[in-house]
This record gives sequence, C-alpha cells and structure tokens, in this order.
Amino acid sequence: MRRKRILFVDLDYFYAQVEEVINPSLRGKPVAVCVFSGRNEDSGAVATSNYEARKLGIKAGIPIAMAKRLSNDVILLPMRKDLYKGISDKIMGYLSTLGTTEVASIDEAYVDLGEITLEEAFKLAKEVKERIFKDHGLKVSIGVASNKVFAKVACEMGKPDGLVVLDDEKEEKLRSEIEVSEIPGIGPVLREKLNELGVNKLGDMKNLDEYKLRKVLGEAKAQYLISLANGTYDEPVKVRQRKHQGRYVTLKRNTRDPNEIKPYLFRAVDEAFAKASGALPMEIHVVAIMEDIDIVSRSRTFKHPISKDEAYNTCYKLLLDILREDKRQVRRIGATLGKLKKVDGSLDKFFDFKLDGNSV
Ligand code: DGT
Ligand code: CA
Ligand code: CA
Repeated sequence: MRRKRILFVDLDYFYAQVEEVINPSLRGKPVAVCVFSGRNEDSGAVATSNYEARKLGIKAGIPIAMAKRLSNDVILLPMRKDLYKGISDKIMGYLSTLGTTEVASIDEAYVDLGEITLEEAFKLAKEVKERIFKDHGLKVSIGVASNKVFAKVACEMGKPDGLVVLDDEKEEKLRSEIEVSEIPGIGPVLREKLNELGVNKLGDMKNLDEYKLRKVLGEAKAQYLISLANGTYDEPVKVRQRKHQGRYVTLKRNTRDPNEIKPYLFRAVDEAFAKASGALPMEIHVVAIMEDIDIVSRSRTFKHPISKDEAYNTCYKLLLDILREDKRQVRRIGATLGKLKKVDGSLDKFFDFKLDGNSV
C-alpha cells in the first residue's frame, strides 16, 4: 500500500566514526572524541565515543579525567568540528535530492519520501545506506515510518548500522506499547509526571482525562502525546534555515580586563562568521559566562546586515557594557550572530573537505 513515509537518518557514533574513517588503525580500539577546554591537560569532556569505548563506560558528557580513569588504553582525540560539519553538509545535500529534508542536527535528518510502498521505502533506505558508505565510508542507522517521531524511534531500535522500516501493524503496536521514556521530546521530568499519572506506555493515555493531562504537561506536550497515541500526529518535514550562529571560547584564566578578553571575543566572532557560511547578521549578542557559571548577555540589533569589522566593534562595546554592569570575573566569552541574511558570494564553495584529512 502506498502511504506517506518519512525516513530518518542518524549517523552512527558520528565524530568518532569520522576519525576511524580517516585513520583506520583506530578501528577496534576504544576511541573518544573530546572537547578540551584548554585550561589544563585534562579539563574538558567527551563529545562522543565509539562502541568499544562505550563498553568501558566512556560516553558523551563524561569528564576527560574520568575517561582516563576508566581505561588506560582509550585513545582521546580532539574534536575537529569543521571537518565533521563539512562531511555532514555533503550528506545532507545528498539527502535533500531524495525529498524535502529537515536537518535536525549535525548527524540527523528527516526526509519526506512522499507516498510510496513499504517495499519502495525499504529499497530506498538501503540505497541511502550504501550511498553514504560508498561516498564517505560511514555507517548510518535509518528508520522509516509514517511520521517523524516513529521514524526516529525506528532508527533508534536498529542502532548501530540499523535499518528498520515500520509497517502499519508495527506502528499500531508502538502506539500502545512504546514506553513514554522512549518517545523523543519526553525527558526524565515529563516521564516522572506521566508515571505519576499512571502512564508508563503510550497506550496508557487512553484511560486518562485529557483535561488533567493538559494541566500537568502543558498544552503542547499533551497534544503531542495525544496525537501520537491516536495516530493523528503528522508534523511535516520542513527545511530548516539556521537563523543564528554562536561560538564560545574559554579564557586561559578568569579576568575582568577587557584587553585580555578581547582576543578571545574576536576569535569567537571569527568562528561564528565562519560557521555562518557567508551569511551576515542583523543582530549580535555577546554572552559572558561568569566565574560562577552564571550567564550575562547584551545584544544589539541593526536595520541592515553588518560586516565582520562592524561586528568586532559592536561586540567590544557590548563587552564593555557587561563589564561595567557586572562586577564578576569572566570565565568564558561568546558571540552569537542573529537574524542571519544570506548575501551573494557565499564562501562555501571554497571549502571542500576530503576524507583523507586534507582540507582544500
Ligand atoms: P550514536 O548515534 O548513538 O551512534 O552516537 P553519536 O555519537 O552519533 O551520538 P548522537 O547522535 O547523540 O550525537 C551526534 C554527535 O553530536 C556526536 O558524534 C557528537 C555530538 N555530541 C553529542 N553529545 C555531545 C555533547 O554532549 N557535547 C558535544 N560537544 N558534542 C556532542
Ligand atoms: Ca543523533
Ligand atoms: Ca548519531
């Protein structure tokens, strides 16, 4: 039967897998890609790890020092975000040739495949896996279902190197059997609230007073779960355009000296502009993370897109505003570009990341 099908792709242990592709001698060994904060040798956290490292308990979010304690053999690599982003952009570009594509994160996307049969969906999904492997050497997991949420859930079920296509029967089963904690967008807090209402599985919602549910979860989340449970959820796949781009850097030491902070701030501005790929901002925020991790920010809006030189000046003034109004030391500083406008002559085409590690 033809019906609307949505394909969800998630690249397996993405950053670490890219490192394995570039350096195959890493394969089979525990590898963690880390964000070194630069304060001292071990400060920072694991961004992601391959499955060998995960078996040892080394996974995203743990401190580098803990990763070292868990294993003497783990290979810790610095995160090379631009490299991963370059590969991600190419994969997303390919996916968007298959149908409307919503890039959900650096390693996830939804593709609207239109009205097709189960067999066609399976064949397409297999082709996507083969294509990405052939072009980039990367394994991915794919889920296909009639809506975005179940496509993501299906993908999760098959990880890693998975391919799960849900038919109507399996979706119906999910609508009653899936644990609420496994539903995307339902975090521990909401799960707790649902459990208190006696809802452990999505199907348990049937016995619940909708009014009560809305009161406890809020309108949006209640509607989300109700529509998932009764099969009317049909959020469309939409092309997303990034409207803002931000970068943060950690200072070598806490300080309130604007001259000492300036080079870090300008580096954040440089990197934010680089990530915006040629688009120019009409809004700028300077964000200071203070010594006690409290966050203070100041922003300015313009009537027209501004150049990087104007951005430097504005950011420095905003930094001075922050330092005038707040007496604490600054630990981290960042710049966020808002209301990005594409201007012609994007620099994108000058950057072409190759899998052998050379960027040209
Ligand atoms: P998977 O999908 O379970 O095989 O593993 P990953 O590593 O692809 O995990 P996923 O999909 O949650 O995240 C995609 C990428 O995003 C991952 O390779 C690294 C990055 N990432 C995830 N969590 C963090 C984090 O806490 N900090 C930083 N800097 N990056 C993260
Ligand atoms: Ca992911
Ligand atoms: Ca992933």
